Amino acid sequence: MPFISDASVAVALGANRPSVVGTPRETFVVVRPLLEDLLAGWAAQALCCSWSQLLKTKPVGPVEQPDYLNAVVIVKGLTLAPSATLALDLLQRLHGLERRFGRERSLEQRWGPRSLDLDLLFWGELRLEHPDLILPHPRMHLRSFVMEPLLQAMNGAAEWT
Ligand code: PH2
Ligand code: MG
Ligand code: MG
Repeated sequence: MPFISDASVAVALGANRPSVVGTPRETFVVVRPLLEDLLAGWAAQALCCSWSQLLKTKPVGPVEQPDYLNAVVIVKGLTLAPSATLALDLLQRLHGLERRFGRERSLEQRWGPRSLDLDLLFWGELRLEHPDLILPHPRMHLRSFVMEPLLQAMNGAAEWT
């Protein structure tokens, strides 16, 4: 039997402008299986993913912008032990998926509108303070658009029909 860690990974999704495939809702529906494949490729194993519902949320931040669509996925059953190197590798892969949907970090404002945002929230109890990544996410407890879908994903899996 392989070692199964009880450290789950959580990723938050956000979008409030169209991507290359359409509206935020259309984007999320296309991204969901791609993100599951990305996570399985990163972990080099089959995974169990628990998704929240899609939540429409009011924008938080200094700039006026459209409402967001938010969701969270929790990945369980990982055989990998949490590490900084693997977390940074996952971050790079998440950024790669954002770019495939038209995200251009260099052109956007902090907390401004975006076509796809994929934020790593935590990986078990791993603590990381890297210029590119802080874990656990330092502001997640302040944001209902993260906490609400996070609780949903923790409490059961949702389909998006
Ligand atoms: N993301 C932001 C800024 N503000 N507001 C909501 N409601 N949802 C988000 O995902 C969000 C935001 C920048 O990442
Ligand atoms: Mg982000
Ligand atoms: Mg974000």
